Amino acid sequence: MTNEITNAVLEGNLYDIADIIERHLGAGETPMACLEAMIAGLDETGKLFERGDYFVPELMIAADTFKAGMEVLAPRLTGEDRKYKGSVVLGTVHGDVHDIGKNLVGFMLECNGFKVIDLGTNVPAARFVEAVKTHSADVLAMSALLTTTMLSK
Ligand code: B12
Repeated sequence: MTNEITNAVLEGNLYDIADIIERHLGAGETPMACLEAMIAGLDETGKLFERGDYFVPELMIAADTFKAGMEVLAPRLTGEDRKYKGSVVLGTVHGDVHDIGKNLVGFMLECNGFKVIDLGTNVPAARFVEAVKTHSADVLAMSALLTTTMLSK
């Protein structure tokens, strides 16, 4: 039954994923089973990408679908259910708005069991520092695509 959730991620069914998950939860499936079904969809998406059958847009829409599903699931997953390998503060540095690569990195980390705190784009150094302290992050991951922002402060 959870195949429907796996397929929704695989097909990038961004607008229906929340309803699909709500329906499965209503039918008695656990939040963890729904999450595992979403992860299976991401795994398959990754394999299709590696084989050259999927391209960056498909990867991005699958990641967005996963995120939309997580908005429904996250409040229902207890701390015990979710065992992260570590936490990562992620963002694109000040002066830079490129976020496609950053989002892909975040997506890969999430798929592989890391908690990702994504600060978005154009993030000043002070906000990175604050977020690392607030979330006691294990890793700080910064994206910079411009020569001029590589030394951004
Ligand atoms: C799309 C794009 C844009 C879009 C961005 C949209 C968005 N939402 O991201 C728009 C149109 C807004 C844009 C604007 C600009 N861009 Co632009 N852009 C690109 C382009 C074509 C693709 C970048 C991309 O998304 N690639 C696809 C992703 C998947 O790859 P990626 O970003 O490299 O990410 C991978 C790795 O780098 C790595 N990675 C990335 N981040 C991180 C972080 C961590 C922690 C880790 C571990 C790994 C990692 O993992 C990712 C997955 O493999 C590149 C050229 C190119 N072919 O790369 C130019 C490019 C980056 N842009 C460039 C420039 C100059 C600009 C502008 C200044 C143009 C202008 N004159 O206005 C503005 C700057 C705006 C700003 N202040 O940021 C230059 C930079 C040159 C330089 N040396 O500085 C490039 C290289 C184009 C060029 N050849 O001139 N751009």
